[in-house]
Amino acid sequence: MTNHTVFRQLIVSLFFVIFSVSSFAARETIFSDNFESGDTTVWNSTVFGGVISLSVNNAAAINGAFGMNVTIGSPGAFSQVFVQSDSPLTETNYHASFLIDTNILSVPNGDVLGILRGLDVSDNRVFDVALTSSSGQLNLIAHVLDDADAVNTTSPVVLGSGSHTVEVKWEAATSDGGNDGRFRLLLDGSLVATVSNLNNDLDTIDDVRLGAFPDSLSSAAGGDYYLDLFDSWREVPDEVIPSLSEWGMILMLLLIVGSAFFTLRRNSNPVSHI
Ligand SMILES: [Ca+2]
Ligand SMILES: [Ca+2]
Ligand SMILES: [Ca+2]
Repeated sequence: MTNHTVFRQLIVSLFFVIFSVSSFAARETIFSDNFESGDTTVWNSTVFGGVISLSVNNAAAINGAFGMNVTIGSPGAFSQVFVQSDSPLTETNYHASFLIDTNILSVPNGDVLGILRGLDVSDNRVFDVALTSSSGQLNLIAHVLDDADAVNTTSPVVLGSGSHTVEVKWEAATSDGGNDGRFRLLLDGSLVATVSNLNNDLDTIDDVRLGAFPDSLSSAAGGDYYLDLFDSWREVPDEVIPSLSEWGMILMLLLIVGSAFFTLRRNSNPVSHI
């Protein structure tokens, strides 16, 4: 191995060591449920509803054997149905993901049907994810509120048939006047909407609800949809103590660096190795 090759190997290894050490970000689970208990008892509260109803059954399973089934019944006085987790604790960054399959859901053009809602300590909406439709296709949108309760609405993105992963990343602004709050919406792992420069330092997430929020739903809506594999977490940056696998990666890279140094030294002093 030439000195040039070894030197290049050394630089690449050092780069990866520095990169891996600097990229630690702990993901702390806040609450998750795959509905495999066959009911909603792990949630803090459930509103099962009437015209719109909520149940946990096998037909609604997207992952595992059970999922949550929301059915929009015959037209009537629509009211919210949801499961609620109180686990978020005045979160300043809140991440949630879930699976959705809209199955045979029909949402008329112009209607809005909320499916996920992040709430503050007073149960006021801070963000939501909702379904709309246009040209016969279901779309995903999100609403994000700021300190003045001004609503930012993201552009509709086509959801498509079958099951999908929806993820939200909500971050409060770091200070009053900082206006650096941010909201991101991901569909099947791809970023589909971002709301930046939010003046939302007064907001935190303290409860989350998953289900149906028929704030603007006409009587022509109907059918059902499935929700499953809910997960939520906070991200804690710059974790001081790396995990076991991260230690393994660091040790491996240090060994590569060490062997490169050894080779460099041997190449520079070949006589002593004859
Ligand atoms: Ca499940
Ligand atoms: Ca709470
Ligand atoms: Ca503010």
